[in-house]
Amino acid sequence: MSQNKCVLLVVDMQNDFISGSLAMKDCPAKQDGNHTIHVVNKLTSLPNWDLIVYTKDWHPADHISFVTNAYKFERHEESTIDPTSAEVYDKVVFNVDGNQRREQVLWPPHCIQSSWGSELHPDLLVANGSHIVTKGMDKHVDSYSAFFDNQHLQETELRELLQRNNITHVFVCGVATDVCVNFTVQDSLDLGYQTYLVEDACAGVSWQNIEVQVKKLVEKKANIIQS
Ligand code: VGL
Ligand code: ZN
Repeated sequence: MSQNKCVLLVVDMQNDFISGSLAMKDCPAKQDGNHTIHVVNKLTSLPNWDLIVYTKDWHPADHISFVTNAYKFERHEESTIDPTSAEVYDKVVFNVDGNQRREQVLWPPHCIQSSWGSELHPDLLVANGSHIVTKGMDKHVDSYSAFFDNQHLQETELRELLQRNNITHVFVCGVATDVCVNFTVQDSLDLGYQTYLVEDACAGVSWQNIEVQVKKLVEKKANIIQS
């Protein structure tokens, strides 16, 4: 008989998403990572995990996703938005590395490697024996999922880590529900894992988009559970 083995993925519980440049201040709990910290701590304290992994968005200062860098990259002819006047949340199309098309949503600068904003929130408990997986290091491509970059050009060490630990069930919590948590859950499903979104242990950017994305995850057979 095969044995169930469970990993808890704690996605991007970093200062910038909770109290820094991408914090959703004065928003309902669904959008405010401050409400999420103690729920995640309660989860990581449970005895049922075979593995706990914390992910970190880990960008170089010249990363393509920063609105402040948009003017430095070449505009693709299909882009309806001019990168030199682009604003936060705009979706631009860049032409990078010769002739590669990159759709990119622009964000405020965040999670710059080794900065305060990139540190895990100080109130977050970091479980003994847990692992940290970083993503988003290539300046030319964003990486929302903890498994693959947005172009599926490269993968992190996460899948290998899960394989090495014979993981069968993946539980995901953290931020942002509608961005990095969402992409991570999708890739986990595509890789064939039984996948659970711990909804009350997540916070997202836009409550409308959270609803849309969670519905899509349900259609893809993700299990939506509460802590
Ligand atoms: C994220 C926007 C940009 C996330 C990362 O962690 O959800 N969102 N980079
Ligand atoms: Zn990012």
